[in-house]
Amino acid sequence: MNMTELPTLHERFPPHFVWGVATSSFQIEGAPEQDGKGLSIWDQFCRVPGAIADASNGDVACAHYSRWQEDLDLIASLGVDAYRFSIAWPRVRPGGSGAWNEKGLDFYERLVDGMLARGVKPYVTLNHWDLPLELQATGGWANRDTVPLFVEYARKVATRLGDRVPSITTHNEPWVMSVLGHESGVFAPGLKNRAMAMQVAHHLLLSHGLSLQALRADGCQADLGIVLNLSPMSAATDSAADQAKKVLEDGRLVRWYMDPLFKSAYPEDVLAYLGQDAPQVQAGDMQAIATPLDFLGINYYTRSVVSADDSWKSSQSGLPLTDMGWEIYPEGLTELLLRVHQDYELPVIFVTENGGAFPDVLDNGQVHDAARTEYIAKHIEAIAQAMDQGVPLGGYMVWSLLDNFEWASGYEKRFGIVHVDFASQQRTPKDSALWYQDYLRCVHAHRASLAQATTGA
Ligand code: GCO
Repeated sequence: MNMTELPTLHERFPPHFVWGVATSSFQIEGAPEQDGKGLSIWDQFCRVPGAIADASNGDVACAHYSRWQEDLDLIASLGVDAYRFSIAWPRVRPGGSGAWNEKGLDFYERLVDGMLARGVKPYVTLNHWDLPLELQATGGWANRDTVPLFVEYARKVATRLGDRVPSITTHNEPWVMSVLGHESGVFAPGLKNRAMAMQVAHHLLLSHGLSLQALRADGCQADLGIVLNLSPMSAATDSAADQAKKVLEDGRLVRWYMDPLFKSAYPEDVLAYLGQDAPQVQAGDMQAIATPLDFLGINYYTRSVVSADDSWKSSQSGLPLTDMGWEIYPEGLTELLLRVHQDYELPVIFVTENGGAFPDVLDNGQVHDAARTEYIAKHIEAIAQAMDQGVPLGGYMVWSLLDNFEWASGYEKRFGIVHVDFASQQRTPKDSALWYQDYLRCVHAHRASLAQATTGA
């Protein structure tokens, strides 16, 4: 696809709309013990036999810890406004409590200053899943004592960076850390205990709300928010059982997070379903969780289809699938945005992740990933449609800048718009990166012409 197929797409967005790319610390940095860094629960999980599809780990990943300047040059060359990255908590405080690691803090300070020097806005995420391993020994996110430690960490980072970054996200995808980490156990820390999973979700939300309060009390000027992975939910059939499952799963994925954040209460139907497994909530928790947000981040990849007997397979839908086996369904993003806008009183929304894994082939210094380009362009169009219908949207970030460590899939699934040869660490922009660069050139030209029109020059 080239821009001539969607020639006016960029004109549907206001000039202040933020365009970006995203990564996360564990997936790209490597250097798990360099310069005083502590290990995270993902370092440990990677050592569990069978946990990672290709038996790999994050020891090297994209070697971003040493190649960060080259990576920032690459980011700047795309023409993006913003780079969404995460800070590794165990890099700045190796044990999660106790001493701070100045070298770790310095690294992120250099990274942020490097972005600013290149005209790229730093969008910081504090927790993209790499909890300090030492904290897991005392229960990790299942232990309420982790909550004030996260708040201390948030305050420390904000003290160092808060004057220079426009945006701070507390947590990325609490559902993943809770359910995949503690209920199905397919992600770190690999536990299988539903009651614990729900307690983890509660502690994540609580630490989010308390961090917002603390950062604001400290005078932090950055916009503060949280990032959720949301999908529209549909039932495989019209049967009463499938329809009931759809309501429950929507409750567990969407309402379990949106209701406390925006209505200060957990959904009654999910609480009833959980019974004994419902989390322990103390007086004042729900008010803290509902601390007003400056923005809501939504990560969208695909829709969810459920059936009561869990027999439904995405290959049945007839929709094209990504290399993850996820349906390509851009309409779902419009549907989702309209739905949350209707059901909740929301601040500005950022689509903080969207992209696809495809079986790329590096051929003579090029990767012809037309399917990824089409995926991205169609989802940008889906956002424009939601905006046309009144949803307040502030930005869009492609997942991901680089091919990287795709969690339990290891390095087998490539999400980057830039190809990484993991043996040589060579970066090669794929056709999708070149398309995005071209698209962003149009964005900048359009902004310039609007600015000229208003100044009458
Ligand atoms: C996510 C994660 C990313 C994944 C991506 C693709 O937020 O789920 O942020 O780390 O790599 O979603 O699965």
